[in-house]
Amino acid sequence: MTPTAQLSQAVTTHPLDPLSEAEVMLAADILRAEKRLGPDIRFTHVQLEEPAKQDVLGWRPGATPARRAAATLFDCRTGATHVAIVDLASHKVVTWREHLTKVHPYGQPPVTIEEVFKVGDIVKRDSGWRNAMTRRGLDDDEIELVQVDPFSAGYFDREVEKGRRLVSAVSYWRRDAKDNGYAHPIEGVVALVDLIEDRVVQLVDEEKVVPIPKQSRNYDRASIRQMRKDVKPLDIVQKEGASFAVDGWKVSWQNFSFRVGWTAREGLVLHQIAFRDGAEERPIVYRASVTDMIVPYADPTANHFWKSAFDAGEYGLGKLANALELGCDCVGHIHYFDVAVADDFGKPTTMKNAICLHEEDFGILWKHYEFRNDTFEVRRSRRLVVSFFSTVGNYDYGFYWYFYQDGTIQLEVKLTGIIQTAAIAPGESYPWGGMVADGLGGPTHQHFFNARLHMMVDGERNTVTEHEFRPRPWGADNPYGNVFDTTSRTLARERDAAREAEGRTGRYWKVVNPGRKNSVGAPTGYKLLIHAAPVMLAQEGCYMRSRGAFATKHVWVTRYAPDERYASGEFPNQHAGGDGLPKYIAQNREIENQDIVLWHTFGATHVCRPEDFPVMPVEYTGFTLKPNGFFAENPAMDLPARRNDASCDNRDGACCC
Ligand SMILES: [Cu+2]
Repeated sequence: MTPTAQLSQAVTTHPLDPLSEAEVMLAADILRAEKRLGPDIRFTHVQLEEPAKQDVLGWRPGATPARRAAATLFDCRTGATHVAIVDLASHKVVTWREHLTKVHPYGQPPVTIEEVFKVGDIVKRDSGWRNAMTRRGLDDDEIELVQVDPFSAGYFDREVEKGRRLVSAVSYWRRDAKDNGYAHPIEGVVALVDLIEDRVVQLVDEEKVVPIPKQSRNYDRASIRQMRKDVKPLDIVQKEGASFAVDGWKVSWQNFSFRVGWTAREGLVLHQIAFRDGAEERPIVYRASVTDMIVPYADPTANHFWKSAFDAGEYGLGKLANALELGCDCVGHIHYFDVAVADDFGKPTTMKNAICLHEEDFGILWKHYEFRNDTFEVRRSRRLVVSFFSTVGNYDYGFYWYFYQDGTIQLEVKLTGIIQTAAIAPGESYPWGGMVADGLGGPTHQHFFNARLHMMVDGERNTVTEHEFRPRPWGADNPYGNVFDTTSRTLARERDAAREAEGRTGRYWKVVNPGRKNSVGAPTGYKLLIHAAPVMLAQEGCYMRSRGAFATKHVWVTRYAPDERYASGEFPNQHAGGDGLPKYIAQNREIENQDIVLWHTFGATHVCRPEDFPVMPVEYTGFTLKPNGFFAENPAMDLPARRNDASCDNRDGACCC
């Protein structure tokens, strides 16, 4: 066997450009040929193996970049798993590492799409599960219609888990194939499915039968009986087009520039975020992405206590991204990026319109009316939005990176979709969450996201400082009692830099470059603005806490190491815990004036309400990076005022429209 695909010469121009379809195919072909892979091999991803940072920084336009592909693959009949790196120029597999999925602390590759689809058939073949359905009053036709949801199984140190590739399956009654199953959870039945043996290896079928809530709660447009009639069109028109420029995978807009990237696990990745300040291109972030999530549930009953999905590491935010050609919530002048990916079999395919790029009006950026001399100046703000949406089972998550004209960078995550549900017996209360409808509860849970920000503020050596507001005691230096101080301390080592927010003292962090002074003599920097929301509330010793330890602190800082890429470690699926950030910071490396990575955990604690059903209105969470002594003045003073037009009835020379 020889590799069949050839590289197209066309488009690759930069070392960080995602793989093309031809490159995905070539990488899979080289692997199949050199490793004699058979038809049982499944790929969880084939994507760009990013070159070493120094090679990227040293690369100059015109030079041929090294192109390598990274792949994780497993044998779906034996479970044997390998991590591979393929050199596309020499057609060689340069790394072939076996990952031991059967040895503690375990850790499986993510669940594949093929597996998601086969679980229903496996469960429906199981006589124990069919019995459980019959006991709950379902006939054969109804059993056929049952929706079986595979859910990552987690880790609970049970004998049945050891060495197995597993998912847990929960079931939902449906009136017909279009019915919203989440309105009809079947309580007290959980099937643990071995994905290699294709069978149920453990079934929970609780003695107590909770009646299935049967009221339909559908959200498709045909099911909404009356639509409101007072919504007039709101059209966004950009007659002269957008103000951004796209060159391959590079985006430029309003002095900002960055490169767009993509991985199966993280989805959208932003590389080399920089700001052109006068003639100087000033770097801010080398690489930014969300490397994992965890959604731990707080209900101790059979259907729920084990739910703690790592949506990135156990499934893949990129793998499950929406093709926005189906529809996109962005309006205005839009540029879409298509992304070449591998399917479960290593076959290349293109995710059409996976990433959306557009501009949005954002109200007032700055304004002043000087009444003494009638000087009136106002500038509207706009932001550049680069985003994607991922649907992981019942939930839908939108990841929106915003760039503002004053140098601010923001990540907003939009949480929507359908909540997990629980059936509640008539007359009983639901102590583990909120009731959302008659007989239907929503278990309380938390959503955590971890953003990995490889910082590069004005260069490769940065320091993170922590600040708090402290009232100053009365005294000679505070004779009127009005003084308060802003404390400042440097996070010098990794173990000292795992930090929690503190709303009462307004604790915040800055990433500064001690080697570069700003216009007032201080180090240039960016401030991390976060919400003082709860960290993970599960108990110490609880497996979801040790597996998702990145969610026990808001802020972590590590010394950059190329192989420390994920907040939860490389293989969080069924991992026993302890990987990722706790492991990285155990080295306690020096982080002052070093090449550092800032990791930020943020999220929402969700007590379900009736308004969250049948589809939850968007809940927002995220963080902001704001220039703080990075610029010598407001960097948006040079924005032109909006053009006056006939519809603007305002004082001369200024316009408020
Ligand atoms: Cu939620």
